Amino acid sequence: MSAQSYASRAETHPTVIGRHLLSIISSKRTNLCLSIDVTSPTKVLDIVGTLAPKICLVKTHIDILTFPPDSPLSIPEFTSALSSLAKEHNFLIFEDRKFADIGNTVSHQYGGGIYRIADWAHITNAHSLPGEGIIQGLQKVADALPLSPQGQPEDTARGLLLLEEMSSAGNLFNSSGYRSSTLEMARRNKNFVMGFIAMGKVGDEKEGEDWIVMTPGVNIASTGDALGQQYKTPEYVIRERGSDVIIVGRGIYGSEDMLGTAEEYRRRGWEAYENRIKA
Ligand code: S5P
Repeated sequence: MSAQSYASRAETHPTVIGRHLLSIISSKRTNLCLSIDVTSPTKVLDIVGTLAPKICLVKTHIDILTFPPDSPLSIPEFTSALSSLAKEHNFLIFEDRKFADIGNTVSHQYGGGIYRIADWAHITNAHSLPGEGIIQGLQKVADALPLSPQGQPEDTARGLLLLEEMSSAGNLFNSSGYRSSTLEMARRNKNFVMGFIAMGKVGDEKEGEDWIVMTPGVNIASTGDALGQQYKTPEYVIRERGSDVIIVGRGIYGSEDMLGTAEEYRRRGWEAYENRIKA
């Protein structure tokens, strides 16, 4: 369990984007990632604009958005508006693409196609199942991003999370061999892999390792859904299991008072962290 503060980790994390995220978490006092799985691009921007002060990160599924021919926004207009909100309100963008193919294919899926994910998403994620080429294929694209002359290094810094576990019922991540091989893969690619999607802390802090762990399946009003999602509380995830970031979707955007509910998740996630580092 990490007793180290976000602020101290913001000085020492091995990736640029990890340091940037940890400094946002620390200065905004929020370890809340909003998972925004609504399908209207304008609604995404409205909700994110409202909740921005409460969050360190927005997690998107760009491929569930609908852009009909009469859409008020094109895909690049949407991603550029989201990027402007991120700059204005100091949060990062995480495209939850869960890449799962050979290096050559994922490099096209990440850098090109209609979404051009690498251009606007600071963070993305991948399954380790296909082997290490998936990391190299993604990193090749991230490393080739042009540095903008006025931009900060963190503007084009990119980071990858590997899926070490999932929240859904009956998932096949229960083999410790799979999980330890995923960790080994991350260890060999420390300058790009910043952490994991997992249910709790990963790695060996005594050996000086620092992985940023983000945990989905967090909800304070429900224990699951009809399609296998399983929910835990912010206290369980952050304090008991040592995760760093809570990922909350329907628990927030499905509530009537989104801003009040986001503040409740922010406060509970933050207090759970404070209690952890005090313990
Ligand atoms: O194991 C996982 C990994 C992810 S990234 N379980 C998940 O639920 N997710 C994602 O987190 C999922 O794709 C969805 O976008 C979000 C959870 O949404 P919620 O509405 O159930 O909070």
